[in-house]
Amino acid sequence: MENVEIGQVFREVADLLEIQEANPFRVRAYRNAIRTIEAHAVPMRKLVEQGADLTELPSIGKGMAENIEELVNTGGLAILEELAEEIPEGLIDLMKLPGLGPKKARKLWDQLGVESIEDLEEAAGEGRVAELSGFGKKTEERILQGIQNYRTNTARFRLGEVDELLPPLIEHMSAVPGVTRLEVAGSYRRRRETVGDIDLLVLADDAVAASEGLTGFSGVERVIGAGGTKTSVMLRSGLQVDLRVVPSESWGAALIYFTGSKEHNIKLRQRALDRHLRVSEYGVFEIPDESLGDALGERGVASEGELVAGETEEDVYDALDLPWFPPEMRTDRGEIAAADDDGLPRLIEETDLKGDVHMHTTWSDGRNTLEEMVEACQARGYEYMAITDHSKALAMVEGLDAEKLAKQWIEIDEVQARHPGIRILKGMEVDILKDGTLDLEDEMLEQLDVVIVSVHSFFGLPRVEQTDRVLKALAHPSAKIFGHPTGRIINRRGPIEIEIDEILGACAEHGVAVEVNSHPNRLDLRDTHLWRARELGVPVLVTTDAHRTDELDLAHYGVEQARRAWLEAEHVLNTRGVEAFLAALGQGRGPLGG
Ligand code: DGT
Ligand code: CA
Ligand code: CA
Ligand code: ZN
Repeated sequence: MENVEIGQVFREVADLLEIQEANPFRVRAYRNAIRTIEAHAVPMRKLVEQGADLTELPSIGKGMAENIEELVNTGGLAILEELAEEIPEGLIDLMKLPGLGPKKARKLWDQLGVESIEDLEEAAGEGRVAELSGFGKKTEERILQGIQNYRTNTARFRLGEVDELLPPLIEHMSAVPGVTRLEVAGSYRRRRETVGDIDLLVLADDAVAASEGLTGFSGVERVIGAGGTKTSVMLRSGLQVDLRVVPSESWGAALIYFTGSKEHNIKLRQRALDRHLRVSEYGVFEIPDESLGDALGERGVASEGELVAGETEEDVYDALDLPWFPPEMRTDRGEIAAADDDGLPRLIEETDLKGDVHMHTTWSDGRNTLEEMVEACQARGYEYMAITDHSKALAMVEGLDAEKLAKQWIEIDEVQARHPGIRILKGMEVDILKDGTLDLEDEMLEQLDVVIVSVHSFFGLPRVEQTDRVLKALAHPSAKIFGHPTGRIINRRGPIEIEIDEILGACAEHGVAVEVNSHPNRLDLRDTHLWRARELGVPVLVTTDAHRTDELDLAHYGVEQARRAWLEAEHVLNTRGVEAFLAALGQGRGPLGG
C-alpha cells in the first residue's frame, strides 16, 4: 500500500462523509491528512513497519494514525466499509464532475435516485436534472459535457503516481525465478504526462512462471486475463498491468512495438513495406515475393520470411534505415521525416541543467529553510539557484511584502557567504493580480535577479479578460519568467482560459521565458505548448517549484516534457552558466533588445 493509495482511500472516505453531511471538521481532518501523506517522501508502510509515531507528522492525529496503520496492516478500512454500506459508491464519481459537490450529489441521489454516472447521464438526457431546484438547463448541459470529459480523462494516472506505484511491482517481478530482463514500455516509457495502463515486458525462461509471478503480486485486486504470453491484472490502485513474455530474439522489436505510440508504429510498418519488409512485435522479416500481395493486405501475412532484425531496438530501426529514437519522440509528430532530413535533435538531458530558479523556503510556504535549500541545490551539483518565495497577495502562505523581502536578502547574503560554491540569485514568484499588475513595488522588482510572474487567483476569468490580464503582466519590464502558465493541476483542475498563441507571441516579443514546471501534477507548460514556444523562439526554463529539498529531484519530469517537445539544451536557459543565464534572461526587451 503506497502513499497514493492511502490518499485515494482517505479521499473516498472524505467524499462519502461530505455526502453524508458529517461534521465538517471530520472531513477536513481527512483532507489535511491526505495532503501530508501524499507529500511525504517516505512511504507510510515503512513508517508503520518501523513502529514510528505517525502523530508526529503534520495534520495526523491519533485517529488518523490508527487509520493509516489499519490500512497498511489489513489493506482495508472499516470506516470506509461502513460508509459504503450507507451510501452508493457511485456517488463519489459524481463529485469528480465539474460543478458537482457533495450537496448536489446528495440532492441528485435523494430526489432522482441517481447512484452513478450512468444514472446521472440518463436523468440529464431526459431533462430531469434541469427541473431540480438549483440546477437548471445550463447546469444540465454542463453535466453532460462533464461526463464526456470524465470518460476520456480521469481513468488515466499521472506519471508521478505511476512512479510511486511501480517500484514494488518491479521489485516483485524482478525476483520471479527465470525473469532475466524487464522493461516498462507504453506511454510510461514515452513519459506521457498521464498513463492509461502499464505495459510490462519480460524476458523469461518460463512464461507460465512469469504470468503466475504477476498474478501472485500482493497489489493485485483481480486477474483480467491470463494465457500464453499475455497476462493482465488490475491492481488495487485501479492501475491495469499488461504483462507480455517476449523471446530474446524479438526483444527489441517487442520493445518498439509496445512502446508505441501506435501512430509511430504505423509509420514504421509503412516504411518497412516500402522496403519489402514486414515489421511486427516479433521482428523485421523479409517478405517473400509471392506473398507480397498478402502482406500489403489487411492483416499482413504470418511470420514466414527470414528474420532480419529483432534482438535490439537499434537493430530494428537500422533495418528500416532509421536511427534509434528516444521514446519521448515516438509520437508521429514528424520524427521519421526529421531523421531522414537533418537527423534527430540532440534532446536536452537532466545533466544539462546548471541551476534551478524556482523554489520556495520557510519564508513563505516551503518546508525547508533557505539554507537547507541551498545545501540541497549544491548537493545536486548546481552552479546557481534562485530563491523565489511568494509575494504578499498569497496571504494564506504568508507571502512576502517589500519589507520582508528586504530582510530575506540579508539572509541570502549571509548564506551566500557561508556557501561560496553556489551562486544564490535573489528572486520572487510574484502574483499577477486580477488587473494584470504585479504584486510588488517596481523599485523592488528592479533589484531582483529572477522575477517569475504567476497566476494564483481568479482562475475562472473569461478568456478575453484572462488573456489581457496576463498580457499586461508580461509587458511589465521586470517580468522575466511566466510561471506555470496555464495553472492546471493534472486530473484535478483545468487550465485557465488564455489565448496561448497570443501569450507565447508576447513572451517572444518581451523576451519573457516560459516555465516548464516539473512537478508531475503540473507539467506546465505541457508538451504541445512547449513545441509552439520553440517554434516562436520563446526561451524556456525547466524548474521544479520545489517546496521541499526532495522536490528538487522532480527536475527530470520537466526535462522529459521538454524532450517531448524536441527541446535541446540551447532552448533552455538554465542549461547555461550563471552569467550567460542572467544575460539571456529578459533579453529582447525594450528598444535595445534583439
Ligand atoms: P496508454 O496506455 O493509453 O497510456 O497508452 P499506450 O501508448 O501505452 O497504449 P496501450 O497500452 O494501449 O498499448 C501499448 C502500445 O502497444 C502502444 O503504445 C502501441 C502498441 N499498440 C497497441 N495497439 C496497437 C495497434 O492497434 N496498432 C499498433 N501498431 N500498435 C499498437
Ligand atoms: Ca499503456
Ligand atoms: Ca496496454
Ligand atoms: Zn506558483
